[in-house]
Amino acid sequence: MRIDKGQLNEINQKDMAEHTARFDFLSNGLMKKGHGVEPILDKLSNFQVAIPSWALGAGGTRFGRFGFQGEPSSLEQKIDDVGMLHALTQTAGAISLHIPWDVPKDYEGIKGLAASHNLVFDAVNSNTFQDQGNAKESYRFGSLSNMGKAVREQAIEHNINVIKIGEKLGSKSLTVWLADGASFPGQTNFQTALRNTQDSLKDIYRALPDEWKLFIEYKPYEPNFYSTVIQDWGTSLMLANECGEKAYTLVDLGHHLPNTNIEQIVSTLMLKGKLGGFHFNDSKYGDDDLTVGSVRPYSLFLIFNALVYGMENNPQNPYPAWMIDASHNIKDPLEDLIQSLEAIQEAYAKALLVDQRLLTEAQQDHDVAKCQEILQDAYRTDVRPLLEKARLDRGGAVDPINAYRSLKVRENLIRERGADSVASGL
Ligand code: LRH
Ligand code: MN
Repeated sequence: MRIDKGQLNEINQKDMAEHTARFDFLSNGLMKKGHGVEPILDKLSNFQVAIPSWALGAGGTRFGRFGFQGEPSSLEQKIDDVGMLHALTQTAGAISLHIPWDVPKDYEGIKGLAASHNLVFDAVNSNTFQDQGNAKESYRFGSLSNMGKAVREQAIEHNINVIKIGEKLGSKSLTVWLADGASFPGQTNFQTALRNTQDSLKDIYRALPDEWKLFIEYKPYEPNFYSTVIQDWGTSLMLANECGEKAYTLVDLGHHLPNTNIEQIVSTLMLKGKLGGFHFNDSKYGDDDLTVGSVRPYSLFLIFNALVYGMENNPQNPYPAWMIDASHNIKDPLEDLIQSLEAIQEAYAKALLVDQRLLTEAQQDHDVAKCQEILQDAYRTDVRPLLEKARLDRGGAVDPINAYRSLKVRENLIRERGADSVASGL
């Protein structure tokens, strides 16, 4: 389904007067505080988040999956859905594919379809955590870390194949996440597993095209429940440093043990010039893959405060890759993704309102209470009129969820695809 610009404009007209009043009130207030609104609108407009091709249908857990009608059952339909999200939000300008869940059959066709939706291909993701029907070796006991050379070679070959697929689509980065680890003490030798992983990553790194990046994603547990080879940011950073300057750490917000200070990890990685990108989501307990900002919006704000500081003070760190990595069990996947995009933009806009110069002064004066006042003044600012303006300026919706429902997108998808179409992925 493609969003009809005329219909969207009609829907926006209903919200325009109220939006304009709130926008004028906010921008006047910000101007008084010395904040230019235009630079913030520019940054918001240029902030494009990649949508995961594996999160456009219902996910599910080991306890069950509740399907959504009208799910995309082909890569073409997935690109159409991301195109629809981008038309409404103007901040979902990329799609991140997972291989082999989304292997293109017609590369030129797929590239043309993506371009028709103003979409580009962000990082491609390899998959050595599931056995493929025709595979010779099994990843039951790991892939790049496996004690078996043949298994490691099969996994390395797969990653090199994923790079080739990405090259044909214009992608410029490979994300490697390994489920490798152990579920019982004594099951593996930690040093052998880490050495094998390092050597295997170096083989993959050697196959990386010049302008490409390698993102090494860490995770403390699941599906292994005693140890994971790439368990934390330090291990990922070590492996990236050993590989070389094109290798970086990828931070998935759900991949931290409870109460981990993620904004401090982000600051450290940016100082070291090794923060490659993000998988945005939210969680209460484990890798819950919930809607971004739905559980801990203040933590997300603090992470963006660290990001904004890093983007202003760490030229050694490249512009990070922004991606969502979520799974939808009870919400309409497309509404869930719209809410995640909104929460990401909101946290970024609030962080852009932090007066970093004033904060640094207060930190130097050890005026702890003032430091908090400066942070929370920004956090307590309702920035939604800025997000609406940034969307409107690019032809998007004032209120994307309202537009999605008013345009009966889900109903249209069910009519087009039938009630039983199922999306590949998580
Ligand atoms: C692992 C992970 C990884 C993806 C997978 C779909 O938990 O976050 O990024 O490969 O989810
Ligand atoms: Mn992830």
